[in-house]
Amino acid sequence: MKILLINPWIYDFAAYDFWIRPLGLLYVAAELESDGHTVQLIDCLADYTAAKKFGTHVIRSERIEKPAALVHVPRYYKRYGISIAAFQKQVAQAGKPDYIGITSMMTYWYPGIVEVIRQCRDIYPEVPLVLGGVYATLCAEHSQELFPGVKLVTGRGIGRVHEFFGKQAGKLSGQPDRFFNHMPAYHLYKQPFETAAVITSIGCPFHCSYCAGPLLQPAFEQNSVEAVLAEIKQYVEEHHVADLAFYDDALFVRNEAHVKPILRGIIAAGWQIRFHTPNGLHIRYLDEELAHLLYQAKVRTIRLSFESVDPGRQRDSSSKTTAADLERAVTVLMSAGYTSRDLSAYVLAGLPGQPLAEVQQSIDFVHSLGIPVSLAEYSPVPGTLDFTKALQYEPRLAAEPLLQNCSVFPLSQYDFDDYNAFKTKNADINRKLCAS
Ligand code: B12
Repeated sequence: MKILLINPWIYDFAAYDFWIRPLGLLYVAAELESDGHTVQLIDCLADYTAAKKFGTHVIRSERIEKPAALVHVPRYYKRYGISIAAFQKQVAQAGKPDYIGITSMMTYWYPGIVEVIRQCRDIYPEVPLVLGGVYATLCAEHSQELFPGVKLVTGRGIGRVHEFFGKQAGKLSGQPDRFFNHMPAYHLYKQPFETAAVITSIGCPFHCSYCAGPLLQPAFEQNSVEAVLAEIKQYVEEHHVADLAFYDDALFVRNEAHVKPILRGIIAAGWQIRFHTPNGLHIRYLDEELAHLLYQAKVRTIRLSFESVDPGRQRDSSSKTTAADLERAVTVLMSAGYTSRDLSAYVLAGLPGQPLAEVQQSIDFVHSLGIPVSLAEYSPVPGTLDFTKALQYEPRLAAEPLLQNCSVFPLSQYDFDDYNAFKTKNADINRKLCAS
């Protein structure tokens, strides 16, 4: 069959290119190609207005009307990505497919899917639509109500994709339900690209009260070291990628057997490529040798998962880390050659019932170690423990995923101006630390 896969626009108050790629969709594409289907890709986010650090960009955006549920947020609401006209042109150029598959990420970005479906139905009214991804899985009821007639494939796509499209094609591939069968189909990008996202493992052994990771990938599975290195080799030699981001939930788990040999392989290959970890790293597993391997392998952006200095919060975060762990991690990273410009620690803000003073304590502790903070604003995620608590502050959360936005929910607890002043003050300290 001919299948057109689409990564929708982002609809939000802000959108940052953290080497952003629809990795899930690219894995689905590879599986479908291995079944013999002809696959094409439209990535609505692949349009930039300016270049930034390490191959990232400012994503093109247009101001659009704010949905009713968000009128209380005093910020401009935007559609991020290609223009509607460019989208229509790409869909027409792709030619009429047998199926259109659409991916989804943040729950509160669903208006992007609404627009993709509106456009596709205009151009190819009779072509069946399939929706998968994070939003489709975490908000299945909401998406089924909003998109009647659209086939929903929830959860892990690998396996299900064969089953669904196999049935449609009248043949089942019988491929193993292993995740890492094929490399993500980056070759579907028609334009050259300089960044990519990669995962070396799927799932996470921890069960933090605010994270849906275990719901989305119940099993923890690591790709083989050889396969990861072969994948990176392909990005370097075939696509000339200069910056690669790890999108793993848990890159450091089983570090002796996994991340360490991967880094040794990267160092031995001598590739001219930088690596980044936009998803927080589990610092408990960070020892001196790993710090040195990260530095030698040119892992240039290190984000550490700290979340909070408060013991109760640490317990909610599966007790995955302590203040002592962070102090030790910063010491070994600095002795490996890193500076405050390469390092930052995630601190969560806006958890249900979380006083700003507690967040400030965590930020002060991180700053006292000489590194900046990456503020992770809390997004209530359906199916998680904290979601139930969050409903007390915003009862409309389940019915309206727009309110699950990490820029919006904290406003159900904090005064807008106080919160802004708090963020500005700490951003200033971050800048001073990075300038030093
Ligand atoms: C990588 C990642 C990021 C990346 C960017 C991801 C991106 N492309 O946009 C970065 C680091 C930028 C990021 C940022 C944030 N993230 Co994040 N992130 C993830 C993470 C760890 C992995 C997503 C991923 O790539 N998975 C790997 C791919 C292979 O899986 P997949 O996409 O699910 O695809 C599979 C299936 O869904 C399916 N499938 C997918 N598409 C399709 C299409 C079809 C047609 C079919 C049939 C199947 C199918 O098949 C695929 C293969 O099995 C998830 C957690 C998780 N484990 O999912 C959190 C997660 C999505 N993020 C989350 C959060 C909270 C955030 C932040 C708000 C954190 C913060 N406070 O700063 C920010 C938000 C940024 C913003 N602007 O709003 C939440 C979701 C929040 C929400 N309400 O939706 C998650 C679920 C983690 C959690 N805490 O629960 N994140």
